[in-house]
Amino acid sequence: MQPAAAKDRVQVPGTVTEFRNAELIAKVADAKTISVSTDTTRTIPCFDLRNVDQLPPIEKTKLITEFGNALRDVGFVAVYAPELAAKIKQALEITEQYFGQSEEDLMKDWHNNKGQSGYSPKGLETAAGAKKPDNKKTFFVTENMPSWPNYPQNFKPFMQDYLQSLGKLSNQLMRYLLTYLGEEELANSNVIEKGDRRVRLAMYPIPQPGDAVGAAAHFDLNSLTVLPKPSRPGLQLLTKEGEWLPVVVPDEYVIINLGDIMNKLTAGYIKGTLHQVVLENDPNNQKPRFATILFASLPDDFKLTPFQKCAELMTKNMTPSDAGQYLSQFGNETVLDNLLGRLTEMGSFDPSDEEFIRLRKLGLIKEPSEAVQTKYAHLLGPAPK
Ligand SMILES: O=C(O)CCC(=O)C(=O)O
Ligand SMILES: [Fe+2]
Repeated sequence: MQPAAAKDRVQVPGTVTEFRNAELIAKVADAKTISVSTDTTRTIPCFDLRNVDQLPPIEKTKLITEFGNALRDVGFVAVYAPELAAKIKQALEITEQYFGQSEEDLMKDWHNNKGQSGYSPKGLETAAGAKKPDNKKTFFVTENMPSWPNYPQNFKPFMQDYLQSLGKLSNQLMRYLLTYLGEEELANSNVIEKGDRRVRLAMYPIPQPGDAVGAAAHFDLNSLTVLPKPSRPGLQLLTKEGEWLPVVVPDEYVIINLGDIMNKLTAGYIKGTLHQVVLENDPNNQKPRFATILFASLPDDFKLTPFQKCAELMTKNMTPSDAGQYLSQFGNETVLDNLLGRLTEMGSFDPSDEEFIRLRKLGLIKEPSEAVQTKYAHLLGPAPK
């Protein structure tokens, strides 16, 4: 069956509303219409948060507020983390060695869509609304790996330590973010530690002509993402003015951005930022691009009910009935449901038919990729007459 024919048969759900701007995603997926900023002086906000907890209360609040506002307004911020620089460099070296193996050897580590830990070959992941799969190979290092690659030899001990180190930073930043969002009690509970942290190693091959997009425009699926400096540039964020802005990671800094879960938890107060990876063909650098990224999530069973202060802020100019209706679209699912819904949309998770129906009822499968539409066509409704 041709994907286009399958698409025609699918009943597209009527309510792609709320903050994930489906129109914008479609526009971006159609690509080319959005220009890339040529303003090389433009950079993302940079923070040194190493001493936040030692600051007097007023200064602490001020810094945390600036950090939170920057995440809300710009979407991506840089955080000074010189203590991680050597590890980040080594992580890139190990990542390059790992992906230097033959496809046959890499496939020994394939997770086979039974979870995320391990290797994902090219073509398995399609961003919501995108026309074709991302041009990348990835490997997820998780806290409970069922098995580890044999090569390179130091992969396991190094990556366990790397996950811990990046995880420690993400826990701290999450604490500041929750404080900013008025959730001090949650920030100081053990909920953050109980959440999930995983590192994704990625290899983006040298692009062929006309095929520069390594990762199509997307919002991250998790709550907080830490992006250490990659082996070469390519990351771009979509500004509020509607332009792609190349993200340059200053030396000794890491980049932070927020994902889908925060959209829901803040009732759209922090919308998240669309971003993509585009590889310039640089005649002086004919190597693939390598990146090592930490994704942090709140615990799987955490309910995505908007935080009180955010809900109040977002509905303060609404009538009680409008406010009720606006808020009713949030909070019916858990972190895990949300993740499974998005992974299913992207073709990275194969739920049973029963699970597919459950996730769809929760409104979590809104923008299935064409491959997913084809696979689950029998559940997506009959062809329109
Ligand atoms: O490779 C990068 O720089 C970013 C990749 C990304 O956005 C992702 O994996 O979610
Ligand atoms: Fe991303």
